[in-house]
Amino acid sequence: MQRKKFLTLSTLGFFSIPLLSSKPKLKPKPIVISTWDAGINANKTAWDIIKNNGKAIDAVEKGVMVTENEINCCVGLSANPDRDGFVTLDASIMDELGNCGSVAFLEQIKHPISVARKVMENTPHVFLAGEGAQKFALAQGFKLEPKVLSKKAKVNYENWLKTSEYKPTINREKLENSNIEPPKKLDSGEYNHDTIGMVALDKFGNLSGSCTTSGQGFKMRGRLGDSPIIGAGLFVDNEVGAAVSTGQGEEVIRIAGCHLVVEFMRQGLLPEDACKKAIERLIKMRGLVKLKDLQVCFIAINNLGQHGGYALQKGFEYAVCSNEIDNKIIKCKYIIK
Ligand code: SD4
Repeated sequence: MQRKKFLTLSTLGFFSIPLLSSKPKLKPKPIVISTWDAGINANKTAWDIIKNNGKAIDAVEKGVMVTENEINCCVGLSANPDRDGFVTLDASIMDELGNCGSVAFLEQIKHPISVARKVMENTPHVFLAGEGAQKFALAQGFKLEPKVLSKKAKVNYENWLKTSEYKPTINREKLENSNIEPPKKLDSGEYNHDTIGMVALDKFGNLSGSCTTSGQGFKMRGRLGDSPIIGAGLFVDNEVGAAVSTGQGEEVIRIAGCHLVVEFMRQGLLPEDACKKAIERLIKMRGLVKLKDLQVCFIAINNLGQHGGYALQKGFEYAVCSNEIDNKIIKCKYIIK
């Protein structure tokens, strides 16, 4: 081969596979991880599928459907509405072949993650939004749910209307040096997050991911976050790994966060280090002052089943389930001390 052509091909990574395969081979270990403590329940369903030789793509869909179904949860139709009083949902899903589907600004449909999967499987598109997404969902047999707020969301909305002040305090853990302080899990059993993201590796060595959210409570009507955006809120590359994010969507979008995490893993970083590096990239771009009252978090797995997460602020955790780990919460390291 001519030297020039060889150099071009090796720069493009054509020879990375033979080089990597000279390392001792580790056996991929099936795993499912998902964001926050709501991930514990979601993982149970997802892991059951993987344990019984199911596919990662089914695990990540069925897993987060558990959270979408929880009536006291901020994900799904019982979540907080936008500033006009309507719940609008975003979701995305991606499999080991680069197939992906998203919905955004979807109203009155209980399982946006399943609509996203139908977009992936039954249309030539990857993304449907708003009225068109709802029309598609109905055509696929989903039921139109009533346009009413859950009891909890109604109270939250009425309280919010008193000031109508828009403060993106998205994850709502207590942040040190800040007055943002609601509890993480309320006495009512309500989870205090708007999103669940999940990534999984099955016994066949295939990765998939899902993300579903009501976005940000009291957001501007029409606002989208990172969750339905492939590359921002979710990314899967079977050759490398998968990542999903939670937190202030606008910040995640700016750095194409989950794609960045996967690319850092491609460069050889372990999942936790890759997540950390993505957060550091954001800080470099934005500066700590703009980020001081916001939360941004990533979790990731690589194609061996190693896992990790990292956050901008204290308080982020994720749930892990595998043959070795019996569905346990891992508290993530963070940057802002
Ligand atoms: C968004 N990333 O819409 C989502 C919100 C979130 O816990 O993660 N909330 O920006």
